[in-house]
Amino acid sequence: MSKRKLHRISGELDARGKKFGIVVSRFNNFIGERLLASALEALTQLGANPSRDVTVVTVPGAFEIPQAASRMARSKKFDALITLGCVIRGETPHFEYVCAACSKGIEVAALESKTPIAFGVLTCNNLEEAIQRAGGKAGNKGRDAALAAVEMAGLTKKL
Ligand code: INI
Repeated sequence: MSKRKLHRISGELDARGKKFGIVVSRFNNFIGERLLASALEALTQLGANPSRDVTVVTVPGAFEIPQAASRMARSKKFDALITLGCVIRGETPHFEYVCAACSKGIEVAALESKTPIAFGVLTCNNLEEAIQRAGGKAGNKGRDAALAAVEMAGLTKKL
């Protein structure tokens, strides 16, 4: 190992002075609202003031999340975005199409706009899995997405 010091860069978990946008889908609304509450709580804990620093946009379903997120990301009004929603597998292949369009669309929106976008959309086999990830045994993925957004907002400023 070389003795030279590595140049390492990372983002801090500090939301002060930053603006965040949240896109949350209404489909499976009671899960989405739990994800949203946890994301807002995390942003507040990290120093954001939701009424001043956070804009929450609601869309019909997960399929529409990238459409709103892409516009918000390109507006350059936000240091980072958080996407929240819940897709639950049904009897038809619909689930795969919604999940693929949602995840790929969010990725493309982030890469094209250069605005970080955190992925807090649950893709579950059943309702129980969703409940466990929205404040149950598996934590709350809304909180996890908010932490990722704050970290990436800080990191992006440094890169
Ligand atoms: N949208 C979701 O967010 N979650 C789902 O589980 C879901 N299912 O199961 O169908 C879902 N479908 C709606 C879709 O996202 C669009 O809103 C709809 O197709 C209109 O474009």
